Formats: sequence, structure tokens, C-alpha cells
Amino acid sequence: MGSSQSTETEFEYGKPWRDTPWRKKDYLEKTLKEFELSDPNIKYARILVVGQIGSGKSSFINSVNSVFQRRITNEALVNKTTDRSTTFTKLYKTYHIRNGQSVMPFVLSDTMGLESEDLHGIHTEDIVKAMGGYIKERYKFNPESSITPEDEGYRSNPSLQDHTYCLVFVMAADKISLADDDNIYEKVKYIKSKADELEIPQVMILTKPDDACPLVNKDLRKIYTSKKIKEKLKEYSEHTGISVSHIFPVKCYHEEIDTQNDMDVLILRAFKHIEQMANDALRLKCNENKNSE
Ligand SMILES: Nc1nc2c(ncn2[C@@H]2O[C@H](COP(=O)(O)OP(=O)(O)O)[C@@H](O)[C@H]2O)c(=O)[nH]1
Ligand SMILES: [Mg+2]
Repeated sequence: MGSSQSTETEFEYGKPWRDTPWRKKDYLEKTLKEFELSDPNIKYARILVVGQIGSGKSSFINSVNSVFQRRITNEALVNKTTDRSTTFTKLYKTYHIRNGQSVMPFVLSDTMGLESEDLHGIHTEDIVKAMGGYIKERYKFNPESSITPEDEGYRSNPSLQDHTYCLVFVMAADKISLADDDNIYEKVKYIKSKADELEIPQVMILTKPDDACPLVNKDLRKIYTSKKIKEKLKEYSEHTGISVSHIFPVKCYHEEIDTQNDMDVLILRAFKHIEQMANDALRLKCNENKNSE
């Protein structure tokens, strides 16, 4: 009794491989709420959320909002049906993060899901266009062809406000293996290479850790001792080129009635990383812009 060290087992490490501030939710929440963007001319830093169909993109957006509002919110529609054959979110839609009576200086843009087959799911070029700010709100994605300047939803002169400052890949940990699904990896790698060119930082959110690992299902605090979760994280990192330090396993709100401390802490910690990376990218972009004026 009293020892925090446990012994390693077949499924679990003896100690967590990443520290988690389980008891500092209020502090984390406070620092994030007080966060100010490094350039006063930008009102909201855009965070673009992409990933495979059904991976939990809309759930992640709702979860971030739920934490700050301290109640479950469902503004972004989540697909509760078992039919994954067609992707649910087809419109390009941006969500504010409400914080009591005000809104935070970040927005989350939801996209249509990626699918392995070509001509299904969102066109990768549309994600590239959204990163550059060329897609207007409520544009309806067309899997058969990417947006062109002739489309009504095309914005020809995007401003710094329209640009993306952090790209968030949402991937589900409960997938047996995406190794059979090389095409998804190819699409993710292509999007990542374009984000690198545009100097947009990338973060990966690993959802459904509760479905992927029985230990985590019972106790969310085992998220960083679970060998299964670590394995998944490494697999996704190796296949996409996103470094392990930018991947955050998060359980999204999906069946809960009230918010919970441990889920909140994981969501806040991931969001803190996203905010900081977005703000750094914004500073660079705005400075570049000033220097070229
Ligand atoms: N168990 C579990 N289910 C989740 C989690 N995140 C999302 N889901 C479920 O996964 C399904 C697809 O989620 P959705 O947000 O619509 O995915 P999207 O297509 O990427 O926007 C829904 O039934 C969600 O309730 C999670 O962390 N754990
Ligand atoms: Mg969705």
C-alpha cells in the first residue's frame, strides 16, 4: 500500500510515459481562458479539424466546447448511426468556443471525413484550400471534384483571419490497424506535406481510447500506462510523420450526461498544445506579412 509504482504487466507499463496534471483542471482551464493572441489584429485563430470519417472530429469540437461551458454541448452534429458508408458532415462549418458569456480567440472548423477510396469523402485539395483560407463558410464539399475559383464558396483573396494556424488530425485508436488502409495514410501524408509547405503546425488527437483498451475503459487515468494506446500512437506517428510529442489521446464526450474531471484534463491539455502552436504560427505569419508590406 502507498506505493505509486506498480509493476509492468503484459498490458500495462509500471509508470506513465507522460505526466498528466489530473488535479490541475481549474488551473489549466483558467490559463486557457485568459489566453490572448499574439497579434491584436486577428480576432480568432482558425484551427482546422480533419480526419477519417467517423473518427470523432465533430465529437472533439463538441468536447472542447463542453469543457469550457462545463456542460455537454452538441453544436457540431455527431453521427450516431452505425452507417459509416456516407460521411455525415458535408458542410464546411466553423464553431466558436464559448466561455461563459464571451467567446475565446480560437475557432474550430469542421470538415467532411476522409475516406480511403478516391472520389469518396473530402477531396484532399479541398483541405489544402481550407488551410489557405480559400473556402467560405457553409461550402458543401464535393468528393468528385475539388473547389475551383468559379465556385460560389471560393474566396479569392483570403485575409490573415481566414488562414489556418493549426491543423488537427483526428484519428480513432480503436481501428484494428490502418495498415490495410494505406490510402488513408497517403492522403494524411499528402495533407501533412502541404501543411509543412504552408508552415502550419500539426497536432493529432487520438480518439476512442476507451474502445481501444479495456484498461482505459475502466480507468481513464491508465491512458499513459496502457501499452495498447502507446502502440497505436507509435503506429500512427510512424505512418504519418507526426511526432509522438504532438499526439494526444483524448476521450471525447459521447454518452456522458455531465462533464468529468479526467476527461476534461485530457481535452484541456491537448487544447493547450493546439492553442500554443496556433499562436506561434500566427505570430510568424503576421510578422511575415508586416515585413512584406
Ligand atoms: N467510445 C467513444 N466513442 C466516441 C469517441 N469520440 C467519438 N465517438 C463516437 O464516434 C462516432 C463518430 O463520431 P463523430 O464525431 O460523428 O465523427 P466524425 O465523422 O469524425 O465527425 C459517434 O458515435 C461518437 O459518439 C470517444 O472518445 N470514445
Ligand atoms: Mg462529423
